[in-house]
Amino acid sequence: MTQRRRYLTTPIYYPSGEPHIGHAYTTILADALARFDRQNGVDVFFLTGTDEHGQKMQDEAARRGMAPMDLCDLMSAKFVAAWERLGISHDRFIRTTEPQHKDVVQAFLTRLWDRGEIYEGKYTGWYCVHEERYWTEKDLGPNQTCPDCKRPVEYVEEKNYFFRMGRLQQSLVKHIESNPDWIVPAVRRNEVLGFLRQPLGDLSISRPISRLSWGIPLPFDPEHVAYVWVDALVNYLTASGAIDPHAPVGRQGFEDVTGSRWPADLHVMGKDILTTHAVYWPTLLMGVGLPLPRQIFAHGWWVVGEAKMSKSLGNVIDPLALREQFGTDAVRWFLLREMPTGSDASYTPDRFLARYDELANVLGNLASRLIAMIDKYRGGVVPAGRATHLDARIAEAFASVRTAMAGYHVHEALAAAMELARDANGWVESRQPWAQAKSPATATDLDETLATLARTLVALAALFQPVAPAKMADLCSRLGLERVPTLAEAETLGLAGQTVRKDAPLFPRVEAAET
Ligand code: ME8
Repeated sequence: MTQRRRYLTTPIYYPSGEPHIGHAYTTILADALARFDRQNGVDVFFLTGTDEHGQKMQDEAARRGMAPMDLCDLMSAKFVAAWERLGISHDRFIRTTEPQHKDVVQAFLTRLWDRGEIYEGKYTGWYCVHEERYWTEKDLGPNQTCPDCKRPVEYVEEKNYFFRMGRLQQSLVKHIESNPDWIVPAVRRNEVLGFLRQPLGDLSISRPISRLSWGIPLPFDPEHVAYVWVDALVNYLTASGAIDPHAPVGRQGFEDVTGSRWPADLHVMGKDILTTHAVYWPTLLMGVGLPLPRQIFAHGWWVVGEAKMSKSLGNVIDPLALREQFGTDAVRWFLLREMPTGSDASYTPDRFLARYDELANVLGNLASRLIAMIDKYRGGVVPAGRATHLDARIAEAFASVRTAMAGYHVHEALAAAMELARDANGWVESRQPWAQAKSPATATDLDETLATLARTLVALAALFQPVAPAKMADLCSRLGLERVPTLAEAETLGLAGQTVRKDAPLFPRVEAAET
């Protein structure tokens, strides 16, 4: 049987500022999907990285009096470090300033050029430097401002190269209509279809170096650099290994992607960049004749009040500061449990604490009390015991988690896992193992209680592993296991005969964490 493979991506972030919880959310979400898949035996390739060209980086470097490349090195390293601290298990971190990427972008543009998909034209109209976007008169906000970032726009007149995107409009609409799950959730798919009801223009894919020099030169006109979005989107292809830009034209991989990771199985992103991924990217791929990514998933925003949390609005939360106080897995848990994948959510310190308490008081507490009871009543060795009503709940939780994860409803999967932990705590109360321990007549009942709870805890370790990998590895080591079992293993694994180890609480009380 061939092993299932999956190529999963996050956006590549602009390293013009520090990573914030918006970036952390997408990356942790993709990481949880990657870990869940790996746990199910899938051969995962998980890509993230930084988007280092363009006006934003050029301007930020100038503001700091630095060379753009030095700024890229400095800031990209901050993303690498943040992902390490947040337990991200990516297989590749791509930077668009890598020579390999530059060569793939140029090969991509050459291919478009050779196929007649690009023409030279002139752009006259409004341009927002911050968003790096052209706008039409009717798009503009009051006093000629950018509809997205509200900054003043500039009137420009310049030579530009255009990609014939407009003529691919109907093929794209057909693709979206005949593949209902290509863009999820459905609300986002409908937004894209709504956008595509208007005529789709051609896409400007270049910027004159007189205005912007920090970019990849067009292979057919070195006076222009590639538009940063074209450069950025191609990263997914570079990292897939499908294109060998150094091979002769015709044998670079555009005709046949066999053996590479292309097409990507899933592009994960926020809803702010859905159009670039669901319209520009697929049409560009049609333009070069490559297969389209298999699925696009756009999640909602972390908001503060009514506003999106963003660097330019200055209202961002630092995930690393939260991590210092509560630990990596608590940050991961909060972000994934709190935001219903697809809608917006807001961060407040109270919500964070409420979610942390769930971890500590429900899951952490179950682990502590069970290990303490096995230690006290059975000398630290897990007894054997028959299946009980709680085993049926384990099976139900597994089924709910699998269904929820398949639809990327990660918050629901985590809610189902936490519900199992809650039920297990309730079951402890109803079985009263401390009373069962009092008489030899109920010794078998006590074995049954402890054995069932041990099975539940192993199941919980497997279910929580994608969100809390370090803590679940710790829990499993306390249960005498070398690693967190896979879902399939956890379904059948009994712990009978295993020696458990008492230790400090998995999730310390917040007061304790603060001191
Ligand atoms: O757009 N809530 O980079 P970027 C949720 N370089 N997610 C958020 C968020 C928020 N408030 N703020 C940011 C770019 N994000 C391009 C991408 S891809 C080929 C090029 C997350 O640094 C979310 O995933 O502005 C969003 O789509 C992404 O960061 C934007 O990151």
